[in-house]
Amino acid sequence: MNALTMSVSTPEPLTIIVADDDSDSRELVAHVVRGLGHSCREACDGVEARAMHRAQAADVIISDWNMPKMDGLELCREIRESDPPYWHTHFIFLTGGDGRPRLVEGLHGGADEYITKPVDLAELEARLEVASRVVEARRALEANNIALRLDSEREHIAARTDPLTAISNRRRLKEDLEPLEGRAARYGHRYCAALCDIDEFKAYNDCFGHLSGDKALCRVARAIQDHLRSGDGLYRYGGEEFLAILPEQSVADARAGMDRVRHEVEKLGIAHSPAAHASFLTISVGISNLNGGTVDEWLKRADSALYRAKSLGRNRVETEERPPDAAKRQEPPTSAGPWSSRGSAGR
Ligand code: GH3
Ligand code: MG
Ligand code: MG
Repeated sequence: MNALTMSVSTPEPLTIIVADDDSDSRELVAHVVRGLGHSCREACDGVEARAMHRAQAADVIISDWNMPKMDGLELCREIRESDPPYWHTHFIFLTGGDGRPRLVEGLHGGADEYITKPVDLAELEARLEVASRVVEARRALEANNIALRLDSEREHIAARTDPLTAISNRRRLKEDLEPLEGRAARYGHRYCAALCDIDEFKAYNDCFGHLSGDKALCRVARAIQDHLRSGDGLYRYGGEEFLAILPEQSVADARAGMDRVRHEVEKLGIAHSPAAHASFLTISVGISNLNGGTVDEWLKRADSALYRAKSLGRNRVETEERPPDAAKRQEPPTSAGPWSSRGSAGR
C-alpha cells in the first residue's frame, strides 16, 4: 500500500499550503496531500504563500527553502510573527541536498519539521500524521477556550439578569448608572429616570396567588420593555417596581413616552382583584431628570414623583417639580375611576 491508496488517518482533514517554485515537486506533494483527503492550495513562492495564509489561515504549510521573492525561511519567520497567539501553523520545510545545516537554521527560524527532497511519500504521510496530532490538539484547545468564553459570557449576563422577568437587575443598573453622572456633567447628556410601580399588586397576589402574580409581573415587564425606545434601559428595581433610564429625552418627552407605556400596560387587560380600585392591572410612573445632581438624588426625585402619582389616584405619570396647574392638563386615566378620592399611596 502506498501513500496515495492508504485511507485517511486523520480525524479531520487539514488545510494545507504547498509552496514551491519547482512545479513538478509542488504538484507531486500536492497530489499526495489531496490523496490523503486534505485540502491543498499551491503557491509558487513565499509571497504567494503568505497572501494565501493571510486570506485563510492554513493548518500546515509545506514549503521549499529556495524560492524567488521570498524564501522559505523568511516565510516561516513571517508566519510565526503574524499568527495570532491562539494559532500555530505547523510548518514543514522541504529542501534538497545535505539538509543538516538548514535543519538547525530552519528549526531556529520556527519550523516544526523537515523533509529532504526527493520527497519520500511514506515519510511525507507520516509527517502529516504528526501534523494532524498537533493540529487536533490545537483545535481541541480552541474549542475548549470558546466554550469557556461562552460560559463566562453566559455567567456574566445571568448575574445581571432578573431570573423572573429576564430584564436587567439591580447589579446591571448599578454598573450602567455609574458613568451617567459624569456624562451628564461633562458632555451635557440628558437622562430621565422613570420609576414604574404596579398598582395594588398586593391585592392581585392575595386574590390570584403568588404564581399568577409572577406571570402578571412578567407580562407587565415585557409590555414596558416592548414600548420603550431602543436606546432606553429597563431594570427590575424592586419587587413590582421597574426603572426605565431614558437617554436624551426632555422631561416632557419622557412623560409623553411613559404615558404611552402606561396605556399599553393597561391595554394588556390583566383582570385585577375585585378588591382593587381598577378593573385591570395598571402602573404608576414617576419621572425625574438628571440635571446636575447625583444619581441617588435623581432616583429619589423619581420616587417622590411616583409617590405623588400614587397619591393622585394611580395609573398615571407624574414628573418631579410638577407645576401647580399640571394636574389639569393631564388627561384623566381611562380606568382610574374614583381612585383620586379613594386611592392610598401605600407603596
Ligand atoms: P401600590 O399601588 O401602593 O403600589 O400597592 P401595592 O399593593 O402594589 O404595594 P405594596 O408595596 O403594598 O405591595 C407590593 C406587592 O408586590 C407585595 C408583594 O407580594 C408583591 N410582589 C413583589 N415582588 C413580587 C414577585 O416577585 N412576585 C409576586 N407574585 N409578587 C411580588
Ligand atoms: Mg405597587
Ligand atoms: Mg412597590
